[in-house]
Formats: sequence, structure tokens, C-alpha cells
Amino acid sequence: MTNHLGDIQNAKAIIIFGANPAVNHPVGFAHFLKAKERNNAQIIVVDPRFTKTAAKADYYAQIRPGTDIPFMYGMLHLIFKNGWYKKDFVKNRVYGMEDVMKEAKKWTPEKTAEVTGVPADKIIQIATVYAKSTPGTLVWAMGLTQHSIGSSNTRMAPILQLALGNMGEEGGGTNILRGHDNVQGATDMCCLSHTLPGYYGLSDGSWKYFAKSWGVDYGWLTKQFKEKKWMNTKGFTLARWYAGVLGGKAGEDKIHNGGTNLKALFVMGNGITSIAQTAKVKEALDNLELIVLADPFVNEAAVLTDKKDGVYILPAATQFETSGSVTATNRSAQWRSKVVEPMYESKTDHDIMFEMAKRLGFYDEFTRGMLLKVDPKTSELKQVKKTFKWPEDATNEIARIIKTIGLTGWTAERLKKHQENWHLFDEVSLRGIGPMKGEYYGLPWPAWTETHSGSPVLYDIHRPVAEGGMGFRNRFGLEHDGVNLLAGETSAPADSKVPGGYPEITAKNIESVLGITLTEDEKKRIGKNWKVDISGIIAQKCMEAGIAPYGNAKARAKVWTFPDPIPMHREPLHSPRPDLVKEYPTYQDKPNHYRVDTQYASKQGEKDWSKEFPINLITGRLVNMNGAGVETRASKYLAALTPEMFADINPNLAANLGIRDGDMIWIHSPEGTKIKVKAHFSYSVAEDRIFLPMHFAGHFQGEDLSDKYPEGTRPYAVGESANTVTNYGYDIITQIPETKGGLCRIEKAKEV
Ligand SMILES: Nc1nc2c(c(=O)[nH]1)N[C@H]1C(S)=C(S)[C@@H](COP(=O)(O)OP(=O)(O)OC[C@H]3O[C@@H](n4cnc5c(=O)[nH]c(N)nc54)[C@H](O)[C@@H]3O)O[C@H]1N2
Ligand SMILES: Nc1nc2c(c(=O)[nH]1)N[C@H]1C(S)=C(S)[C@@H](COP(=O)(O)OP(=O)(O)OC[C@H]3O[C@@H](n4cnc5c(=O)[nH]c(N)nc54)[C@H](O)[C@@H]3O)O[C@H]1N2
Ligand SMILES: [Mo]
Repeated sequence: MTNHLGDIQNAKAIIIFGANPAVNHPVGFAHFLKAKERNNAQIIVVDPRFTKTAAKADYYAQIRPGTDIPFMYGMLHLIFKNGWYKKDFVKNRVYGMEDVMKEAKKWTPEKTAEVTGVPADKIIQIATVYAKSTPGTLVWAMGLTQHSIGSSNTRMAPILQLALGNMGEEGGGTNILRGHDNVQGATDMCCLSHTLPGYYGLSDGSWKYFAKSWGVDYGWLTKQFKEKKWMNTKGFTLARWYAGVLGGKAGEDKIHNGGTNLKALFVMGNGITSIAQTAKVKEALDNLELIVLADPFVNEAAVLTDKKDGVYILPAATQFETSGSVTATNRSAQWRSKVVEPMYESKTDHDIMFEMAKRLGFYDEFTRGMLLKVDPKTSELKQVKKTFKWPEDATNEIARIIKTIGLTGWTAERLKKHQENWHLFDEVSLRGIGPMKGEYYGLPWPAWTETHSGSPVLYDIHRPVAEGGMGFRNRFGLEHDGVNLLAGETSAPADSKVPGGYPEITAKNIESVLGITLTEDEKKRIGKNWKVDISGIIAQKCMEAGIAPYGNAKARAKVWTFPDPIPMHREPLHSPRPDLVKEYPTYQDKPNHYRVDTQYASKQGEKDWSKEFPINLITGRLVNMNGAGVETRASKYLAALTPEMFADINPNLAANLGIRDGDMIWIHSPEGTKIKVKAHFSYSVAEDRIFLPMHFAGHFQGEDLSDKYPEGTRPYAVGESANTVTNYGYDIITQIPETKGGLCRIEKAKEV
């Protein structure tokens, strides 16, 4: 989120694309409703289903899945045509908007209606209300991301906000409602395969900075890899780990993994049936040599696989049995205290990892960073103790190393103080009072120094940098195609020593940009640039001059290194509209995408999928269930609310197929897989689509696997996994699966 949940109360309009907060963020949704009470905020919902959130909306557009880019271009068409965009903002703070304007010209209300299925007058109504009610906040979640064009969707939404000047404003911004507890923290620490923690890229420079900061030898680190080149090569994604096992088999995508397949799987906190294409996942599980499942519950990977040995279930403790900091959806940190000691023979996740590191022979290297501190006089790293204190020393290590997103201020001591003084912060502004005056709740990152206030609203130039103000980051050079990438005049944060844009701060330019002279001692101690400056001198001097260490540049509407420099509509791989596939085809196939060849054009062009599979397939969430569902289906009371797996189906569609409410139906996918579920009549879905909740497991393609659970562990509710029928398809940048855009065929199941 650029802003935060409480700040949504400041909005005059709220437009929600592909999120259902009334169900999935019900506590946060209270702020949306308060915005309505306070400002008569206009709530607009764009979703293929009439959701519980839509029920609270002033305007609702029932969009065809996967067509949000045309919808937003349709809005921009009217915004540019009628001069409703913020010209100064665009001129001074955005790069590449001309190309967006050109594309938007094509998306007349009629054309937009043709592609999205939303009537032209509704598009005009929504664009008008949203453009005129400022500040407006734009909210999204999984309905935008889980598509082969997901990353384009997530660029399109900020472009709409930039055009309207809604970025860096209270009550504005792009507010992405995150999923799991601490998923923001997991992302910031990169529990993924494509960067180092803190978004430091996979490069020799970053590795050397981390080697130094961890107190380990860089040469030792390189030796942990088969060859040095693998250090800077992205790994498999969660979405396609199975391809790492199956690669090389007939009909499977080719892999690029140093000549070997994956042989072992260690799962820590993933429900397995949440991964698209469960049948492939099962095949991969069956082909592994070793499976380790660290989970408080019986991870259903163990139930799905037919593997009889080499499967280990480790009892992991829950969050209530451990302590430490987590990061909320708005970049605020929260300190947590342990409620009870780990019960029975369970161990916390970090203890499981420490034990693994001991057995694998790198425990000392793994934990050494927690023993180090920067000497304030010399700026050298020194070992200051023999044993670490968990979790405080881990938190302080993160604060010491991660400069990119400004975690410097997140010392364990400060975070604990915020936990203890929770009542002294305002929910709408996050401002502290009394002893917490001058700080925002949870020190939302960036918190540039150990005394910084935190930054509740990203890119806000109305406040000084020391109080959370900043422009956009200078990340992609000083100019492109002869255009200056730095921000224009009058767009520096309040009280800045420099009036307009400026580059990111390095040891070389700090004196000239800030207009200061460093002492000889400072020159000796300062790091190469703000991202690796162990001394903290750059951040300190920047605060004094009102300068954001990362620079003040233009936001990029155009990303020249991406397959689509500006977002373009492309039909889902499995589209119900063959006519539009011709006009808006998907990408060319992409070789070696996170180590696996990935199909686009060849899959889409294989045949007209819509002939055999005419129904749109949407998957998503229920309020009483969570994720892959093993935790919530193990609750008698939550399971009782939805005891069986079902599909929401429009009664008119059902009637045409001879299906009655409550009948069992087969749903077939283009992958050749099928599931048997109960038909649940609902007008929330249009006649060309069905909705499947993603939370079930324990049945597989018609077979009940109940007897495979260890005794006493079968959840109260079991059923088919939606992901057994989700289609092939992955985002071109991130590889998130296309679980919100696919096709299927439905038939009534024969009675037995
Ligand atoms: N009760 C409950 N709460 C949860 C979770 C849970 O499992 N249960 N999970 C948590 C997690 S991990 C996450 S990530 C969040 C997810 O939160 P949400 O993103 O709100 O969750 P979903 O229900 O998956 O999808 C949101 C909506 O996207 C719509 N949609 C599908 N395709 C499209 C499309 O092409 N365009 C548009 N505009 N909309 C589309 C769906 O109809 C659905 O209503 O929820 C979190 N909160
Ligand atoms: N079709 C379809 N598929 C989807 C989605 C969709 O919308 N449609 N949404 C996707 C999204 S956004 C998400 S986030 C995923 C969610 O999918 P998962 O991440 O698989 O969902 P959870 O059920 O939250 O799984 C968490 C697992 O961790 C275990 N666990 C809980 N606490 C702890 C702990 O402290 N330590 C350890 N070691 N384990 C713990 C739980 O028991 C459970 O087995 O699903 C994705 N898959
Ligand atoms: Mo999620």
C-alpha cells in the first residue's frame, strides 16, 4: 500500500478492482465504510462477480475476467479527452504518459464495452464520478494479479492514479490489500527466488555487501553454489516448482537448472493445493526423493501424494508460540509477544531452520550477523557478543543492513515501544501523541534513520523528508531517450534544500547535491552509495538537508525493458472470445522464465479452446475459510458453514445444462483434469462464468482421499481443490498463475 487502511477514511472516492474486502479484509473494510459516513465517499466496485463488497458500492461494473486494462484505458480515454487529468503533476512527476494518452485514444466507451462486457454508459458514469471526486483511492488485490497480464494490470492502476494526481495524497494512492499475516514482511525479506532481502538485486555488488554485513567470507558464499553464475540466476518460483521435478519428461516444459531436476522439497507454510494445476503438483510430489513438511497441521501434500517413504511431517509451532516483528499491509511494523511456549514436541520455524543449518554445517555463518554491530567511531563492523538474543538481534540485524526500503529505524527497542503504546496513535493519520509524538504507528517504511518518524503516505511531497515526505525514487538513470528522468520544478518535498528533482545520493555526488562539505573523517567512513552506506552518514546528511536518499525522480508510466513498455490488453491464454484473441493475442513463448520454458502464444494458438470449454472459471475466497484451508477446515464451527466444496453457478446457465440447485456436477479443464462438486445457485455470477472457492482439499478428481490422513487428523470438511481445474498460464514478469482467468466445461454428474 502507498497509504494505509485508516487513511482510506480521507478518500472522497474508492475504486476497487478485483478485491473483495468485505469478505477478505472485513476489519480493514470498516475504514471504507467510515469514508462513506465521513465524506460520502463514492464506492466503485469492478469485479466479475456481484460480491458482498459490491453490495456496499454506489457503482458496480460486472467486468469480464482479464479485461481490467481496457476498462482503465476506457476511463483514461474520458479523463484525457475532457481535460480531467492533473497536467502539472503529469508534467513534473511522470515519465512516458504521452504513450499512454495515445493508447487511451483508441479505447472509446463503445470499444471498451465491447471488450469488457460493461455497458458504455456505466463506463462513462464511473469515469466521471471517479475523476471528479478527489482525492480518490484505488484498491486492488488478487483479481488484478492472477493473470498472464497480471504485472501489466498492476502498472495500469498506478498510471490511472498518476494521471489524476492521486499519488502522494492523503485519501489517494494505490492501496493493495495484502494477503497473509506478514506477507509484506516476507516480500521485503524476499522469501522468493529473484533478489536478495530488501530488493537488493542478484549481482556481485549486492552479494559482497551482504557477505560483509553477515560477517562471512564472500569466497565461502560463492562455494555454496555449483558454479558462481548460479548466484546471480533467479530460481524456480513457487508456482512452478513442480516443473523443476517434471522437466525433461515427455510433454513437459523444458527446464534450465544446471542439468539436474529437483529431488527434494522442504515446505514451510504453504498448503500445496493452493498452487495451480494440482494434478501436476501431485505428479511432482510422487517423483521426489524427499518431502519435508514443517506445519502445525498435517500438510495436505502428504495426503495428495502416493509416495510411501521419504515423507516427513515436522510439527511446527504457530505464531502464538513465538515472538518478533511482522510487517502489515501498509509497511508498518508490529512487534508480537509469545502467548505460550511451543506445545508438545513442536518447534518454532526459526528453531527448525537453525537445526537444519547445524546438520548442514553452516550454523555459524547463518547466525553470525546477529553478533555484529557498527562501531560508531570508525564505521567498521565488529563482533560485539558471543551469543545472540532471539528475536531482538535478528530484528536489529535487519535494521542494520536493509537501507533500500529504509528499515534503519526498525530497531527492536523502538518497535516494542510502539507495541506498548498502541493506544497513543490516531487511526486516520497514524500520528502518535504524548511520548510517541513525532512518530507514525509502526514506523511505516521508509524509516530512514534510528530517529526517523516513518512514512505513512509514500511519495508525499507536502511534508518534509524527516517527517515522511519523499518524491519518486530515482532508480533508472538520469535520462532516457533524451528525456530527463528527474522530477521537475516545484516537486521536491517540503523544506527540501533542492527545489526540484535530484539523483539518488552517492559518496561522489553528496557534496554537490546537498551543498555540503564532508570532513576527511566522514569521507573515509562513508559508503559508496545510500544503499550500502554502513556508516549511515548519507542518510543523516540527507535528513538534515530535507533530501530523500533515493533521489527525487519521475514515476515511470513507460518501462522500456518490459515486453509491453506501456500496459497493453492481451486476452487470457484460454479466452472465451476467439475473435478478440486475434486482435489482442498473448505474448510469444518465453524461454527460461525462472528456469523453465513458459508457453504463451503456442498454448493460446493450439486451438479455439472456447469451443470445448465455453465457461469462464473464476476462483477466490470465502469469509470463513483461509488459503488452502487446512487450518479452517480443521475447525468444526468454521467448517460447518461450508461443509462441502461447491461452485457458484447462475441459475439460467444451470437450467440450460439440466442442472438443479444442489446437484453434483463435473467441471472439466483444458488440462484434461476434472473435479466433482456441488452446484450452488447464485445470481452473483453472470451466465458465462462460474466461481469456485479455493479452500478445499482431500478429494482428487472424484476420489475421496479421507483414509489417507493420519488417524484423527482428517479435517471436518474435505472436497475437491479448485486448482485441480485451474488452467495453464503464468504472468510474463512474475510468473503468478492465471487462476482468475481460465475456461472450463460443466456437465451434470450421473447419479449413483
Ligand atoms: N476470509 C479470508 N480472508 C482472506 C484470505 C482467505 O483465504 N480467506 N486470504 C488472504 C489472502 S492470502 C489474500 S491474497 C487476500 C485476497 O483478497 P482478494 O483479492 O479480495 O481475494 P479473492 O476472493 O481471491 O479475489 C478478489 C476478487 O477478484 C475478482 N476477480 C476475479 N477475476 C477478476 C478480473 O479479471 N478482474 C477483476 N476486476 N476482478 C476479478 C473475484 O471475483 C473476487 O471477488 O485475502 C486475504 N484474506
Ligand atoms: N485457484 C486459486 N489459487 C490460489 C489463489 C486463488 O485466488 N485462486 N490465491 C493464491 C494466494 S494469493 C495465496 S496467498 C495462496 C495461499 O495459499 P497457502 O499459502 O498455501 O495458504 P495457507 O492455507 O495459508 O497455507 C499455509 C500453510 O501454512 C501452515 N502454517 C500456518 N502457520 C504456520 C507457521 O507458523 N509455521 C509453519 N511452518 N506453517 C504454518 C498452515 O497450516 C498451512 O498448511 O493461494 C494461492 N492460490
Ligand atoms: Mo495471498
